[in-house]
Amino acid sequence: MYDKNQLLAHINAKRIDETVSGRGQELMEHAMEFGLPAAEGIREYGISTFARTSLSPTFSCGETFLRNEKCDDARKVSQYDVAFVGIPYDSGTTNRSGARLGPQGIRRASIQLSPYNPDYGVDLREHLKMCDIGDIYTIPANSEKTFNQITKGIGHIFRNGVMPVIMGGDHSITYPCLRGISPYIDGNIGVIHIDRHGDCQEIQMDEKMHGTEWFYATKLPNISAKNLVQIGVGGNWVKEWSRFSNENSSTMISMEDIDELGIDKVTEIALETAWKGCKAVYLSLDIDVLEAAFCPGTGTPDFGGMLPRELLRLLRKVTAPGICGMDIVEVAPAYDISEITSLAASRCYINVLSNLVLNNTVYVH
Ligand SMILES: [Mn+2]
Repeated sequence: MYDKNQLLAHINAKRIDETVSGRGQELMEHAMEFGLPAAEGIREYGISTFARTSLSPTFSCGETFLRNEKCDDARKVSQYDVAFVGIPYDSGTTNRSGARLGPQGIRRASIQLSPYNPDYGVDLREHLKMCDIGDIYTIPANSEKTFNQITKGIGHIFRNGVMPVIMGGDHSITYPCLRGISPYIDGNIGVIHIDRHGDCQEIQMDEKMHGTEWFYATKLPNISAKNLVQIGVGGNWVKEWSRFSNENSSTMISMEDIDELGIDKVTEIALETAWKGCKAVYLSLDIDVLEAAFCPGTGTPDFGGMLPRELLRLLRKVTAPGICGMDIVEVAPAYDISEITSLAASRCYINVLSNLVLNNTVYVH
């Protein structure tokens, strides 16, 4: 007879009962006070007259990720562990645009999910002080001004000791995000980049676009291409991306490699490469790494990408030692069907954060 107490589902179910911070109760009391007690005849405690963020039904109150607290006063961000931040910019797209609506699509889809994650035995609300600081004010007609805004905003979050959890936007935003973080890490930063595309040419359509971010990010003083590992690449390809890798010694792991080696071996290679001589590792996930059937809502979908459970296993493995920040980019809700793509992104955020909590590797500096 198999002992069901060895199943992760049961182990996690037990763990969750052992860790209650009282945060859930606090939020309930806040909702009852600010939203007014419910009408007569309604018996369940926690239902208020006016729906209040984080306890309202999933079809209500979608203005923040996972209905987290809104950090309206950006000067006070340091009181949180983690800040979700949107970057609604897609003027870097060279194919179908629409990722400027990514942050609002992801926020809307995220409210269908729960901060309690049974796959990790973690309730994010109990373990992490999370906020949504809103969006960076982008300048759609000017990438350099937008990049400066992003660098300042992400730098502000990071400098205050808070891990930025970034919702793109197209992939060009990753370079200014790293430019914001890199001055505040006293050592090298490795990068785990999960994507169908290499995105490392110097110039695209005469500008810094969403196929160029790694060229520039790896020119930052403490980020080397030697610590850049690109997982899931292949398909719709630009020759310059291969040349960059040959000349700068970055590491590419294709879908074919994943088929041959499996996720666990790939993880070993990725962690060894990204962490070598580094103090911290950044995670950048382009949602288009998923097989097109699982992510219609993106600008450059491709056939033959990762399956959802492959991606979730990869994330679980590569983020266990910790990350200093993360982004998920290229969610374009206008092409989405039933919010599949926004839901995928939301699930990835929740699982990565749960994994950091589980492994006690939430970034502190
Ligand atoms: Mn990309």
